[in-house]
Amino acid sequence: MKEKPLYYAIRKMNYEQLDRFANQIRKYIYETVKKNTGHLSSNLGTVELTLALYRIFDPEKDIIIWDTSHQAYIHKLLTGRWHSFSTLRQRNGISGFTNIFESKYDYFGAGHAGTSIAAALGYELGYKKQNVDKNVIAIFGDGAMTSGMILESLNQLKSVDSKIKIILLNNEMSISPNVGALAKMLNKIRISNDYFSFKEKLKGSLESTDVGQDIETALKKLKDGIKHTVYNNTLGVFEDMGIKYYGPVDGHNIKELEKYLEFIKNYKDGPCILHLKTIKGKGMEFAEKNPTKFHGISNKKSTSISYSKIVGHTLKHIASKHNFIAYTAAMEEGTGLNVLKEKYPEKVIDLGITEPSIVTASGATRLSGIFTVVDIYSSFMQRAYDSIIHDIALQKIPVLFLLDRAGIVGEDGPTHHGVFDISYLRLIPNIDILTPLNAQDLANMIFTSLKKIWINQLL
Ligand SMILES: Cc1ncc(C[n+]2csc(CCOP(=O)(O)OP(=O)(O)O)c2C)c(N)n1
Repeated sequence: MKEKPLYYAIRKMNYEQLDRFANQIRKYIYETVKKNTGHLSSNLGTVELTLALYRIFDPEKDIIIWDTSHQAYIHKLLTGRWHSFSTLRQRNGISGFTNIFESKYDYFGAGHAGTSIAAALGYELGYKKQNVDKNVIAIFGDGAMTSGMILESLNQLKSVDSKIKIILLNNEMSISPNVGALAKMLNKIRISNDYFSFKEKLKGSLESTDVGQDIETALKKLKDGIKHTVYNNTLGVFEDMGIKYYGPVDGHNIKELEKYLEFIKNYKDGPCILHLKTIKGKGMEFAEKNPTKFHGISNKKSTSISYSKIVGHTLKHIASKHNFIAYTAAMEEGTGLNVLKEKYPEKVIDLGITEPSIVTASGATRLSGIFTVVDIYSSFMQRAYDSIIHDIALQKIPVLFLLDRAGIVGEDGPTHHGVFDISYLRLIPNIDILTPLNAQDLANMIFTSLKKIWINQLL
């Protein structure tokens, strides 16, 4: 039976009712995820944004694209899937990601990070050719922003006269704390903004005294200094690319969000970006305190150790005697490399969601003379196909790739199944493919592969 979308109803609510509804949504998501597994902290962080978004924009007409889309549960709840949400991530149930076969409101399917701007741009260019004027909105997190696809697409917006609207969810986290220069810069804006609000509050209480006025002058100088360094460096990146910048805005204040969403709705001169400060896990203390642990909830009560943990422990064991680097693409926890990192932090390098770059870098690292391991989920490694062929196999560079989550992954569904790796790797010359039968086999294979690589002389 078709459900009526709820986004009409939220337009009639006052702010008190919206707050209550936001709480109800948080509880519903938590209860469902606890039962069915799924992404918790990322969704708790997008409740207010999604409510404000669907009061200002119209999911019926406006093209709204969620990056990765692990944070789109509220979007689903508001667009005709409130009741069916109880089947989240179950067989024949609601997908944990946007899915064009599931709903007309899911304008683009996702699961892998970084596709939102390219998809938004494609919609816009297509509609433009047909003389159709539409709002096209891409929403992505600061973690997704580390990916090549986002950066490639941002770079093209102005040159194709794009007018897409971007919403950046900045919670300082990927699954683990986010990495890279852009993440640092965005966080600087967050801090400067907190400073400005503090300063405004302080100003009121100081103005009445002479000493207060001296302090105020000093604060003004400090403020100008911060403004110069922070804003010149940060707004500059977007504005120099021709993207109008708004923010940073509290991503949990619906009234404030609506005001800024109106701004970007009415901005027609080119592409624009609204920068939101959000809190991963917002509204549930345990998740706010430990957003990485509650990024995804899995209810598998397995008594056996996971293959990922075996990888972590095996590499930790080898690390006591040998020097190597293990690369991860923002998946330290998922791949078990956190086990290695706890004891040997210098051996694990997280380069963000940059699978193709990591594979290329690993080849060069090996050429520099140090042994190299690359641990990436099988399905995300698809991104790096050309790098494997061009930068590793053709150049016969001995690198150990560990493809986590090979095979059927269960609840995450088709975007995450690691079912193509054997076929796509068998086409490439100079690669040995090993598939362990059990945990002992896996540990032996890692050890043997590294031994082979150690013995192997580079050409
Ligand atoms: C290509 C690719 N690599 C890795 C992942 C695994 N992954 C899923 S969500 C996520 C973190 C994304 O961070 P962000 O976009 O900031 O969203 P948040 O969860 O912090 O709200 C990662 C690394 C993925 N989905 N796709």
